[in-house]
Amino acid sequence: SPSTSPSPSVNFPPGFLWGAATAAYQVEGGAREGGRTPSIWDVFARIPGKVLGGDTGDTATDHYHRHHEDVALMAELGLGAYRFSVSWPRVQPTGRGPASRHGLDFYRALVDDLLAHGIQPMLTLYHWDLPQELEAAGGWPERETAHRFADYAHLVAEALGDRVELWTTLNEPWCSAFLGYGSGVHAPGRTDEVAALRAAHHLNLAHGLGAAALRAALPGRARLSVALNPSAVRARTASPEDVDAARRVDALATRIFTDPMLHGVYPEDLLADTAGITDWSFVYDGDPDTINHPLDALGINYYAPTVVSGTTDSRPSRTDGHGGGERSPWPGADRVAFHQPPGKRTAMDWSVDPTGLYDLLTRFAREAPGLPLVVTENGAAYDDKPDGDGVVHDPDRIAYLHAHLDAVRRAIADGADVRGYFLWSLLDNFEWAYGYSKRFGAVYVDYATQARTPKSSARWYSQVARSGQLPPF
Ligand code: GBH
Repeated sequence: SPSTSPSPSVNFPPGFLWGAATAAYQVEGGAREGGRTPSIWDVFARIPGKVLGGDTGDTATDHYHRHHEDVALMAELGLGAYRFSVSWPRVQPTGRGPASRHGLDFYRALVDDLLAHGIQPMLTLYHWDLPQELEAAGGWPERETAHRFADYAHLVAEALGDRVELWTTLNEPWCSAFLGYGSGVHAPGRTDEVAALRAAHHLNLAHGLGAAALRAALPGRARLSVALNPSAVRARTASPEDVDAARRVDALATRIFTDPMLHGVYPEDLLADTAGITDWSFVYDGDPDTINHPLDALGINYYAPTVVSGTTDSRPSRTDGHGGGERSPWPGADRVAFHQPPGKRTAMDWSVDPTGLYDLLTRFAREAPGLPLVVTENGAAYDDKPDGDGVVHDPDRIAYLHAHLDAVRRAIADGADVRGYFLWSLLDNFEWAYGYSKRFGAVYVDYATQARTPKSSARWYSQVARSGQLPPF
């Protein structure tokens, strides 16, 4: 972070993975090609009012056709790893049964290209694009969907297990459950708190069953992880009401996933807080053990901290950063108010505060000793524009990345075993409910021509990745 005297360059550990991340629906396009069927996002994006500007991922950044060029760009930037997701409806169009050869060929070509350039692929099986056919059958609130996910995991492992070592089951199941089925600001847009809690459990179960399927299908060198978005939640004051509000949000955002995944139990306080909503009878005996599959790494996605207070108002003010849904994504936390901390904000209006990342990394280092950590996403949106010479200067993003990498460095110095960092995102892309209006890329995309222009942050990050050193700020 900025200081009065320049700090010396600091080294990251040898072998630290320097990468960038994307997700299938946000970058691929090719929505109707090669036998791909609609996912819940194809359907949701067509409902008027759900996505800003009526944008869809039909074309996105056309990565489906430009992946070769994009891999060359990653190589030019000196990236050591690329985190991408597989589109489930591209490789298993009905969400059940046989694989699509065309779909798998696309990912085989992508992975082979990465390997040929010395870039390590990190494959996420599910980054929010459920085949619509499975949503029609009930989606994540139905237990059956977890079994379908395990079959899909098996099918992808069989096809790509010979060339991919780093596997991630789910990306941010909190968003799938609570934004998809609770607040309805993400696909499929349902607003039902019981459905949201059921979805959270079935995503946990999908993770456990999927991890077991991967383990069974993959050679010994495969490394399994999940990418969560744990909340760096703080009580606004030390009052008991505010501290209790923070505890509730921590249970609903983080421990609902990490307790079963890391320890094989659901948190007692979560069950108590939500007792008026559900009796959790959808959790069968043995499920927590299934979810508790041993992992090789925990992925942490971090953007901004959350500040909460207790309130007696049952319809509290809230900042959700997702286009302002009517319903809360926090079932059982009606009397929690969300606050914007003072200080710098990004174009998402999220505050810039790297201490949240430090806190999460050191927390999980303590909570799960021996489990390596990876920052699977971190980055910021800013209002980037090319100048008269076509150059995109994004000093705010460089400052954000520098401050957050410094937090990673401090966490490592304090004992956290952090193995890698993935910048979100390689490219500007489809930012979910915000469509193309928010730019998270290190590389600028001109959507009219699909031309890619590395921003100054990409050049800066390239230096960091090549040297393994964070320069003075
Ligand atoms: C990630 O989501 C996604 O993995 C990625 O696809 C996406 O493009 C990227 O980040 C940027 O958005 O205010 O109460 O709703 C991050 C989603 C945003 C979820 C902030 C939690 C705060 C909780 N996160 N949100 S609330």
